[in-house]
Amino acid sequence: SKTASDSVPLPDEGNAKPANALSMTASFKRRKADLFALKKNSRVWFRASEDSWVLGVVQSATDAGSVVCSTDGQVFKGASKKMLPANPEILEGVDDLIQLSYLNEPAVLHNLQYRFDRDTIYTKAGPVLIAINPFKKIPIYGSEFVQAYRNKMKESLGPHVYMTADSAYKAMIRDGANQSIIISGESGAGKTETAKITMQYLAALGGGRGVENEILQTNPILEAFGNAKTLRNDNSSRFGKLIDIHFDTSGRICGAKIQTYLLEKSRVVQQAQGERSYHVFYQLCAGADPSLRVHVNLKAASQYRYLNQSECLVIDNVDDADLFQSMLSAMDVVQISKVDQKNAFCMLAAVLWLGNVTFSICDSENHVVVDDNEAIQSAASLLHCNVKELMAALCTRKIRARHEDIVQKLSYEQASDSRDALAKAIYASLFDWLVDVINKSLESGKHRTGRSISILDIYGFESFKKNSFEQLCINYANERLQQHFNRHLFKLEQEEYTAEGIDWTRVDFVDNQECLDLIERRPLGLISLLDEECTFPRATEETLSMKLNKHLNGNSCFKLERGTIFSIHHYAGEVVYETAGIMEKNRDLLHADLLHLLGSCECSLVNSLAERVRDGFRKSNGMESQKQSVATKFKGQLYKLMQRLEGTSPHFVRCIKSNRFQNANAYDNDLVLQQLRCCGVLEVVRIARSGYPTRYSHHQFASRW
Ligand code: AD9
Ligand code: MG
Repeated sequence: SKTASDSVPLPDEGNAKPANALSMTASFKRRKADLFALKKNSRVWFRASEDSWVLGVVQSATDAGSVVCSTDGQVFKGASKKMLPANPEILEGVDDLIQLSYLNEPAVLHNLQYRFDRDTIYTKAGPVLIAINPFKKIPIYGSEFVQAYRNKMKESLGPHVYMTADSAYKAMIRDGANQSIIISGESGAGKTETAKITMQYLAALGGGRGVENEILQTNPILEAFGNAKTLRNDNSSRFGKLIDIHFDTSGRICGAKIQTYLLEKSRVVQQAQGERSYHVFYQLCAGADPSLRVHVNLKAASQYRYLNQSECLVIDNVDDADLFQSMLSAMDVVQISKVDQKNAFCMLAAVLWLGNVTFSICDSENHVVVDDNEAIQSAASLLHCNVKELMAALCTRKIRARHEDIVQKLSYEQASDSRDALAKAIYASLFDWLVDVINKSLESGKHRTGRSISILDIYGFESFKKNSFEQLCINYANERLQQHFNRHLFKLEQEEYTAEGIDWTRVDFVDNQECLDLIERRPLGLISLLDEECTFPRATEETLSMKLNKHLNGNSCFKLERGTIFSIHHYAGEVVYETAGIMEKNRDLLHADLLHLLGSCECSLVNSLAERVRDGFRKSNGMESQKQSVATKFKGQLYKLMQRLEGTSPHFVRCIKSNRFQNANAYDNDLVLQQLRCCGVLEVVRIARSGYPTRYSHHQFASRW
């Protein structure tokens, strides 16, 4: 018979305090089944310190305190509130967290680490696939595994992205509905790799027409032009990407369409110490053959200011020359003509040479002229424009006053800015052009009869020592994505239970609406306020900070830290932003003279790039400014993206970073926990465990059986 002294009830959750204050709002109704009687010989997790739990067996349990002996023989004494129930050994390393009897944090962490230690990086969390980045090659991919998952050869096949891709494909065929595979996670967590693995599986499943290989080969091209080494990830995506893979009615891939989102263009002219510009520049410098080198007057990467300023030219274990060759063959596969390829490399070289253009002060008012040297000569010849005109466009500005044009000379700073603006405009429009060329060759045309599977891979949540406009946009995109995740896995799911009249205890989740309001609300949200301030010629970093503080102070996600520094409490943690440079980046000006110059170049690619730039601009007082600010345009794009995703059945993959050092043999439990907490995976499991795994309408049910 039980006595009070050897049986003390324990909650499932304990009172573990999340490090991230946001997650603290997540509180769960304690379920009866989760109550646990602490008694001699029970397996428990003992909290040895703030964030470390030890697995052990209870030696004695009293109200005053209990004694626990850990698996390696250490003895711990403490109050029972320091203990959480551990799962029975038979549940060690289960495939789906749903199967765990106890769903407390140490139990979940233990399960994930147990699997990770055995190179089992995929685990289901109810409807979500968790993928923990191993930072090393694990032999679980390739045709043998594709066949196994495709034919479900073994019942014992564990969770895998292949399985997720397989479910999406089968659901598309079975239900005739478009599907999406939405991959999220912070920077370096493995989204891009996971997206590629997914594409490989779908290509194997729906291949046959040949276009699937073209689709796969878009990856090395877009990675070269849109990825770069950052302090977080050696191959960090600096643009967002949605690829729709189109299938015909027989389930074969017949084409694809790629949509990209806001490329980080500031990287072309400037990078933080230890980071790099876009891979393609280094690849070109390292891998171009002699004739191409002559054609574009190419030097070593170290000779270009745009590449050497951050003191990082190479990446460990990466051979840029090799990658250049792979990219060239990928371009051939994707049917980018040799002429287009060559023209694109001319543009890259032109950007590099522009970076080397220097100015000298020519009068007492600090006005400058362009130094006549190899840099400006090469840039002009690569752009096929007149060198004198290029020089004039870089260091002077025509302004229309009354009825005559006045030529204004520029200061050193203004001229440098206009040079950088030109380089950025050329690169960003080159990127868009490339995506268009790729899309043309992947077009499905008349074959497009069936449905599609879309794969979303955007830049992951980022927080550096210094964060600016780029991080703001990236983190904003991640907030939107998190909301989509919440909506599907918490809101809609629970609403359905309520609507169906099922007895249901609501599971709370961290709603990030407040943070989205902070950024998006009109007229008093961050983007609107920023746009408004951008229209004031006299606005400064200080006036912007004051304005933000005045209007956003009431939002609990916003805090003015000091002076021109503010912070935002994102779902994934707090990020400290600087207002310095934000307005320039949001305005993204290009002077009309430069645009005019590009339009007059004797090169069809340059003209078409100019056309692209012009499309997004409107003219005012000699300056070309974006029709919409960069942030507002991005907001519109994200809105459309979410609408598109709403029209699909989603499959979620959550990538988790195993450590901060991109290291193959390190597993940082705290880091994993922090990521699990902020994305709400534990709550998802809780809902999935209490809910019903499948649901069909009467109609669907009847037609299936
Ligand atoms: V970012 O938001 O674009 O900065 P991602 O895309 O989440 O980021 P990425 O896919 O680039 O991260 O992964 C980072 C690195 O982790 C890769 O370059 C690989 O070296 C490593 N990685 C990721 N996933 C796997 C995997 N399934 N197996 C082996 C992996 N290595
Ligand atoms: Mg990526």
